[in-house]
Amino acid sequence: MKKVGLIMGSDSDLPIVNKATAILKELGIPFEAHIYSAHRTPEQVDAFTSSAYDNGFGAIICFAGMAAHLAGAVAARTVLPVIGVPCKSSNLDGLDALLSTVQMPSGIPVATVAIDGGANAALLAAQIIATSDSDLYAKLKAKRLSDAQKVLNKDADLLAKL
Ligand code: RP5
Repeated sequence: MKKVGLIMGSDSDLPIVNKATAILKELGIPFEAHIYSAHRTPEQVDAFTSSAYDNGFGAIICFAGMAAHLAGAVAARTVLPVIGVPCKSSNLDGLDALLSTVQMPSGIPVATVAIDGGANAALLAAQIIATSDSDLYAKLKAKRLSDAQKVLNKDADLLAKL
């Protein structure tokens, strides 16, 4: 199976990255995670990204806050699908990172999820990999059904309580 690459701009992004790794582990998808920053360690971003396709990656998720250029810098160096997760920081509630991640020039797409949306980023990466992996596709369908069932159970509980 293709691997998912996870790149975070700082270890302070780890709580959001952990939301993604939990989903990838649940689905049995291999992944590799790194702390590489577009600003602080651009050479490592370049080396990882330029070789990602040859190294068996099928999608890359980038996590960054503040002036969040990481996803764009990665997307500029590969035609693998790149998913950007804008991470909330103390001053602007993540709006800074959201706009820096989502407002890409045409030609270099980044699929941007919600602020701190680590779980959806992993699910989207899984859906991309599942287009050529029928076992994973079936797992994702089963997860959707079981997640829906949890909501229906809560609805039934609420009905019984009120
Ligand atoms: C970004 O700046 C990182 O992705 C992080 O979200 C933010 C703050 O980084 P630290 O100062 O906590 O290392 O590059």
